[in-house]
Amino acid sequence: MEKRLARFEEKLAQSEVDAVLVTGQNNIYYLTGFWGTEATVFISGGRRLFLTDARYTLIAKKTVEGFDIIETRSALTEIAKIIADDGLTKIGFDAQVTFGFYQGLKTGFASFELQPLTDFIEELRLIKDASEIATIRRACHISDQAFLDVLDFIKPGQTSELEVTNFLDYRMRQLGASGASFEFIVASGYRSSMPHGVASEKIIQTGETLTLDFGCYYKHYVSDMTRTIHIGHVTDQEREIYQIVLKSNQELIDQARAGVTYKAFDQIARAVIDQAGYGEHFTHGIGHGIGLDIHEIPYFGKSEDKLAAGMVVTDEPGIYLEGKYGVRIEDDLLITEEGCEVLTKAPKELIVL
Ligand SMILES: [Mn+2]
Repeated sequence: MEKRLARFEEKLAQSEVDAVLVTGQNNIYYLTGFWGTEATVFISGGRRLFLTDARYTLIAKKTVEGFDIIETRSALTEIAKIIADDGLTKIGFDAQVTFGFYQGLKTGFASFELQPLTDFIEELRLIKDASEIATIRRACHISDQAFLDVLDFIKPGQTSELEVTNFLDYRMRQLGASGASFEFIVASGYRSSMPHGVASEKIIQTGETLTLDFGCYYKHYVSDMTRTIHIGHVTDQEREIYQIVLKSNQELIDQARAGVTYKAFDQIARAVIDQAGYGEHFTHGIGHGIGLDIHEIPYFGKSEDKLAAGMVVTDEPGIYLEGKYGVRIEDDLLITEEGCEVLTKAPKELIVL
């Protein structure tokens, strides 16, 4: 934690603000190890303040190190009082706050200049340290096992998409997860052609494709993976589409490494689908970062920014034939200097249940 704070303070020293007010739950967890819905962190060159209300004081005193811990129900007023004589002028704050909070901030910090910051702490979170990687690895391992188990649970003609969702959720909790990292996509048959078709009461039938996009929280970090399977039998076209998506996913695994630009990362996978003639049916981005958030930077596309060792990103190409079916395969990759490590290890060969 002290290492993260040192990086934070180094960044603060180089920034245009004198102090940063941190309010996002994940950002506070990242910097302090505290997990709770009510906390405010304030860091300037000379101060580290952690403010929370009476419900959380005890836990904060046990978990938060290197901060002055202050119990209050009006954090902003309290901070303004404490820093009144510090000579600070420009205070940065997380741009992702509610309008109501911002209004309170303007009143409480009336004598300071306020500067919204985008991705200030998220940029520090880009590169995962060893403990974060170990935690994400465990989250992926739980999802891998749940995928193997759900294959036995699905009974064509009987099991609904919703039942599959609930099974995955419960099974991952049994395996140590604290919950679902997002609303799962369980989409069978024609519904699988909707990239984000959340589970419905539809019964999974023989002859359909079934897309499962799911993940869990393990110690606040997420996993995010997708597998597409076939029920009963598979047509030649379904087999062809599956192989193209798999090849795209694998090509990116083969080429991803530190130094590859975000633009190239997207292009490597997209080129495979383009060359096969299905480019217009790959309608979304290739992936995103994961960590404390299910979607976090980096996002890919046109940027010349480069991948770096320690980033954890998804590789999720797909082909969607409207009204018919779709295929998506998604892995979580740990970027290294030499290449990448695939953290999600559930089988990807074509499965016909
Ligand atoms: Mn994803």
